[in-house]
Amino acid sequence: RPRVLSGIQPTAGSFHLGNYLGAVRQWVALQESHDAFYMVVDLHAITVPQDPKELRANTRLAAAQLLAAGLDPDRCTLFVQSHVPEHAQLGWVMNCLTGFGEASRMTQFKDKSAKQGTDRTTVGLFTYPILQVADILLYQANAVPVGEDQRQHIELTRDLAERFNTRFAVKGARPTFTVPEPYIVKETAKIYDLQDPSVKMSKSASSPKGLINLLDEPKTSAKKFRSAVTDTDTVIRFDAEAKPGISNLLTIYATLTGTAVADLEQQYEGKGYGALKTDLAEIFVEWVTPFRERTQGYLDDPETLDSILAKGAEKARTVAAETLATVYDRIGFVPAK
Ligand code: AQP
Repeated sequence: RPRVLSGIQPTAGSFHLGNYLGAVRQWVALQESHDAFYMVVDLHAITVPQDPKELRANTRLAAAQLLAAGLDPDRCTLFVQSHVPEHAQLGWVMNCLTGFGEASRMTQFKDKSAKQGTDRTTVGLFTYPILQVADILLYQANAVPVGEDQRQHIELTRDLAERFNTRFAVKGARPTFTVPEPYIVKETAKIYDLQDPSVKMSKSASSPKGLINLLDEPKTSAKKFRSAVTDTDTVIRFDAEAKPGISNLLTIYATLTGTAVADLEQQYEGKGYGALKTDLAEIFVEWVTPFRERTQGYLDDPETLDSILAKGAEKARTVAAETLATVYDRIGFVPAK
């Protein structure tokens, strides 16, 4: 089976709807057809300051949400990044293979550091895409299911994999790394802020009213759907350019219900925006209510949760250690006795 790997940060506590529709939903589907590795990326979380207690709680909360979303520990490998030390080890090797200029071109870093100011920006935030490269390459992943905002980082991963493979090629031997492809589902690759449909929904950049957190009171989220910003036209039609607000709502509606956007356009012909928003609010509440309950169920049983993560880490380490051993050997490190 082809292999996939992806990760999610435990920083915000609750996942938002963009995380779910852009990434996690694909993870759930891919565990049926792929050898799937999914992780909570706590090493990435500390690129910005974290309160230790909150980080620990949010890491378990992230794992609980992934299970509640449908990840099945019998069908995929679910683990916490810091439980597998090979990530940091390969991360260092990859740092030494990346050009400073190359790393400086990462647009996500430019955006985030501009917002934080240079004094508050850590070197960790600068090199985080390189750690991400290591995350992916350790597992020889063929594909990486992510949202559109991660495309540039997958490109970097491909470049570095090829660079290492060429520089440390061994005649007759398999290349060290599989060169991965991004797996980005076009329709849901970028879910937009409900108050400003020109920018992506994001935990740090969205206004509270534009951000749908899955663990918020469903009533609060329903209200946000009902007051979503649209346009002055009245026709319910998908047109990302001219009608970004309505198009975003149609995407969310279509994905949550498994309906084609064209069918929704027909269904809502002659109806007002209000009807669409009210219905979507209800659909979301119906979907999110059991999700919240399942999440709470996993949190109420921390022993089971921790043992799922321990088993996942053990499986992950077997694969990661093998890749790292090959890397260390090809670089020229003396094997430890
Ligand atoms: N709005 C979005 N639409 C589609 N996919 C999205 N993702 C994030 N936002 C959207 C995808 O979610 C996965 C996990 O992302 P992460 O853990 O890296 O979270 P993030 O990207 O840090 O989330 P935010 O909200 O975007 O954080 P900030 O505000 O800090 O930048 C990834 O696959 C991501 O593509």
